[in-house]
Amino acid sequence: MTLTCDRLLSAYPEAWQAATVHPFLTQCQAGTIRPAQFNTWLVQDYCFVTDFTRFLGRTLAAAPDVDLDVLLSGLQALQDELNWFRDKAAERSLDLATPRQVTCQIYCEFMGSLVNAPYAVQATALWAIEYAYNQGWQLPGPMPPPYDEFAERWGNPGFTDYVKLLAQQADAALAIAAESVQQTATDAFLRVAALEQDFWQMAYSA
Ligand code: HMH
Repeated sequence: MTLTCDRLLSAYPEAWQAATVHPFLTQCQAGTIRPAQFNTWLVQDYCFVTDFTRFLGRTLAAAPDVDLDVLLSGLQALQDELNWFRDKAAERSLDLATPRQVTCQIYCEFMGSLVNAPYAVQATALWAIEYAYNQGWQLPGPMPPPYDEFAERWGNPGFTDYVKLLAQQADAALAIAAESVQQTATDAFLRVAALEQDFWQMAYSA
């Protein structure tokens, strides 16, 4: 049986639940998150996104022609996102040059480690990383200001459609991948799930 993104989600529901449901997000939704914790997440996520941009660039470099359009739209969205993060940090007087916490560093190193992985593995990791935020910010339901803007960024219908296209591209790559590559893609999915869980938790350990 060929591996697909859907099969990963049904095979590892607990890992995925832990990646996408966290007190950080429910406290944003309730409006009770402490600003210091939210700001810690914001600065670390900016650092993450700078490296995630490079990861997407490397994935694009390995992609077949038919996948370029979607990946280019993703890179363009990240250009906007990086500028948006800078605006949000300025509004909150946050220093984006803050050192990375260990979890952020480990996540960035993991993305770096995929540089020579087969495209099917990169595409699966890319989908998982984006889907984690798409679901994480959407599942709690509408958020009050100022968190509504953050929930909207990763939960909006356009982003949801983009993530679906990423799943289709990963599925197409997995369909022609050797069994050992499918296993590596599974490992990458589980690694992303664990790192996402750690990343939410990091907000509480400033
Ligand atoms: C930790 N995972 C993390 N940050 C993000 N911004 C995304 C995923 C989605 O881009």
